[in-house]
Parts: sequence; C-alpha cells; structure tokens
Amino acid sequence: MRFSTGRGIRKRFLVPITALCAVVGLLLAGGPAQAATYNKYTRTQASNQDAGGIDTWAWLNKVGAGSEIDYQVHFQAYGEKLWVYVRVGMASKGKVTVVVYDTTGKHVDTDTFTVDIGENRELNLGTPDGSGNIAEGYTVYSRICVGNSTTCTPYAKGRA
Ligand SMILES: [Ca+2]
Repeated sequence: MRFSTGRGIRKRFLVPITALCAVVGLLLAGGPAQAATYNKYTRTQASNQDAGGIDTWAWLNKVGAGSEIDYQVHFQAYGEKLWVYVRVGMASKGKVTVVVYDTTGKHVDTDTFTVDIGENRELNLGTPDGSGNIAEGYTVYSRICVGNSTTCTPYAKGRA
C-alpha cells in the first residue's frame, strides 16, 4: 500500500534526505548491521463501514531506500481486523503491539504479534483472547516495531 503524502514528501525532500543519509551513514559506521533510520508514520480515518469506528495505519519506511512501506500495521474498525505486513527482504521480523481500553479508559488487554519477513496477514482480533470481536467503542492502540528494537511507529489510536 502506498500513500500519496509519503511519496510527495519523499520527492520534495529527496536531496536533503540523501544528504542526511550520508551523515547518518558516517555516524553509524562500525555500528550494528541492523541499525537503520526509519521514517515513522501514523494515520487515522473514521470508518465508513462502522459508525463511530476509527481505522488506523502505522508504518515504517527506511530512509533513503525508496517509497515502499517496509513495516505496517492496519486496524479496521469494521469487524475489528488487523493487517500486519513486513516487506520481503527486510533484515528483521516485525513486532506488533495492540493495547485495548474499554469505554471508561480501563486497560483491558495487551497483545503482541510477531510478523515474519515477507508476511502479509489478516488477524481477527478478539479481546479477551478467543472471545470474538472487541466490543464496539473500545479504544485500540496499535504500533509496529523492527524486531525487538526500540525502532517503532508511534501508537495509532483507533476505535473498535
Ligand atoms: Ca467495530
């Protein structure tokens, strides 16, 4: 999936990003092989299938490596579904965290999912686990990280 905003930004700032990469490359010389800099994005949108629901996207693009999405988690309020994605060729698996709060703000559940390299999978969320769907109106935060590192998107805030 691609978003016009991300592509536009990348084109507009192509030269500065390239220059920045050169600097970052120098700073990281000799560092761990998996060290890389990612642009981090989130997006939310009112569901057009589920009144009151809010869909979310959170994704990572490696700086200077083209406009393709590398890691993504997408929450769909209609049916409480989660799509997880890690692009083929990435060095690390993805780690998705989902945190759910009820309508009074009380924490209900936190789940993590490992996403294999090259995986593009739909998950049907149930909280508590195995119960079916998350109750309507609950708040659903989701984010994706590069493996177990601290390189993560911010949490995108959706509503079931
Ligand atoms: Ca829903």
